[in-house]
Amino acid sequence: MTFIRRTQIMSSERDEEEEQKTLQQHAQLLTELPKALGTFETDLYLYQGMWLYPDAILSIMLMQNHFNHHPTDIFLTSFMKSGTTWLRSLMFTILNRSRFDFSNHPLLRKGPHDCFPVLDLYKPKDYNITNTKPLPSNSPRLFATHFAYKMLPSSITEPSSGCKFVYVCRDPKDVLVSIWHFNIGLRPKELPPLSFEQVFNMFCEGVIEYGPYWDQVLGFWNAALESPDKILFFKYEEMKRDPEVHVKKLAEFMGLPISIQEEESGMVKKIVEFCSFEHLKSLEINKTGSHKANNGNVVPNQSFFRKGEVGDWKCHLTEEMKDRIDRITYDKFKDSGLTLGAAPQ
Ligand code: PAP
Repeated sequence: MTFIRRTQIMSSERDEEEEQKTLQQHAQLLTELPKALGTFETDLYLYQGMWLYPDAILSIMLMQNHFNHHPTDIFLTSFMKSGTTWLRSLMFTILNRSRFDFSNHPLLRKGPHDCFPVLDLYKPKDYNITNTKPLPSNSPRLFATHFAYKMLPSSITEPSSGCKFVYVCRDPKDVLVSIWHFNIGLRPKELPPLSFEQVFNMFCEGVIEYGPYWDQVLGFWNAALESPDKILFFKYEEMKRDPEVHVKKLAEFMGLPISIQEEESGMVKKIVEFCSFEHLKSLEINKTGSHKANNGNVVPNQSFFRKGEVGDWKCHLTEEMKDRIDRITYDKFKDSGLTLGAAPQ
């Protein structure tokens, strides 16, 4: 056996020992953390200021302890139901635009959630995350996560890491409505049903998966103000208004700017149309296919494409509900310079 091979085996044994330690700490932690009801499962726990399921807590602990970053890694970050599917498609398409023709594109055969990994159900052996071999700088790894900025390992958030973050946020009223349809649609039948009012209260109180919403958004907003070169902050509503401008900004930020020739050949328009809600929703793979999460849960791709509109909350929220969310948003964001949704009356 060569020296290198022996060293690899020893370090993989050490990794496994370390992982075992994290597993034990996780089991102990669950006996101590504050607990509440979730929309998918019964037990949500408050960990480092965020309400998470046990699987997600284990993932962030493993990530904090074992993630090996590459300086070219790009992380798509968001609160749930804020536009991840759209951004996933755009980032993947921008990155691979010279490799694939639109008529024979991987996104015609796999759903956006299968085109790059989510870290929230991360296990070190998945995605070759412990791989430390240098990677080509024009071929960054893409990852997605809903974890709070402050939870992510400092090795990736510190300025010298080279890693970048794309964050997308959305009017919390539309986020809530989207959560209601998605989470309740997938809620296991053996659990008691939840009403819209219950989910509304959970959201407002912040006791919901990845909540409180406002803390997660502010964490990225403040970090983006501090490090605009490292964090690109998008709003779903502004993307809807002018997708082409956002595609150009995104490509530039990813280190793969749109060239003049590409601009002239209509590349930006092609990317926008290919990743549009209407196009992606119409694809067979997104009508009949499904995404298998790392925890074994199977999610139909079509559940990621509902209406894709701005302001659908008007069909679901009473005037009083709207005012309550707008008031919380105003109070939480008033000193930050961030505006989302309308100012309260
Ligand atoms: P996730 O957190 O489960 O990944 P995410 O993709 O962030 O979900 O959000 C889903 C929302 O984005 C849905 O909104 P709705 O419920 O209000 O309709 C979904 O329809 C919308 N969406 C998905 N793909 C696109 C797209 N290409 N363009 C615009 N909106 C989209």
